[in-house]
Amino acid sequence: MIDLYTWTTPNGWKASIALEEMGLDYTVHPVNLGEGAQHEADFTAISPNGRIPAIVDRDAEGGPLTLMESGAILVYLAEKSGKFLPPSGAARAKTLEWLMWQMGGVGPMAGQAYFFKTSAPDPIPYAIERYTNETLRLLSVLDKQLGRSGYGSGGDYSIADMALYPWVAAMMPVFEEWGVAVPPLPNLRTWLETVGARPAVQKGMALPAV
Ligand SMILES: N[C@@H](CCC(=O)N[C@@H](CS)C(=O)NCC(=O)O)C(=O)O
Repeated sequence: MIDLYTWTTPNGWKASIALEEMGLDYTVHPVNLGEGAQHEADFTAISPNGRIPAIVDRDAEGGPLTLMESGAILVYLAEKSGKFLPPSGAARAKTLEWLMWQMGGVGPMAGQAYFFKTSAPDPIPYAIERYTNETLRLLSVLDKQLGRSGYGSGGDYSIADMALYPWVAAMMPVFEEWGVAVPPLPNLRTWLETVGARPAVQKGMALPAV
């Protein structure tokens, strides 16, 4: 049994989507970020960085395993289940390439765009513009990549898509609401519909139920 510590945010949805897709048994523990639960000692004992998602796998080889960082969690769950990450070779390398690209690019840039637009105490137009434009640039790169096979790795549906989907699905309507000129991105829009129609994705995106 796996314990999932999460909240209603894109990084959290990566883990709940993966657990649903892989058919692993898990229990959800909501970590209310608005109330500061991520800073409490019982949670930072599991996630020393004080961020969700985190998991505890009580059945891990060698004893219970605590794991933070959504990318590491996706790789671990894929290896545990033997699904959505090829075991070796070029297809594995390409899956990890686009997973790392999400972790280092789309997530942080979109997260900063959202922060500077909605939460910074004083508006800093340069920061809003820089992070919004960088996110849009990354979405254009993704659109081109999705033209290869329809999925993020350029091959089959994988943990790269599970990492990318929650951020892209969250940010597209936000950009539209802000009046940002989002390019057509036809491959990306088709991929959003295809991935968003997967029952496991819909279940994962609805968690935690709060
Ligand atoms: N690199 C981390 C980032 C995790 C992260 O920033 N999580 C956010 C929610 S999406 C969080 O816990 N925020 C709480 C806070 O900023 O105090 C990962 O991918 O797991």
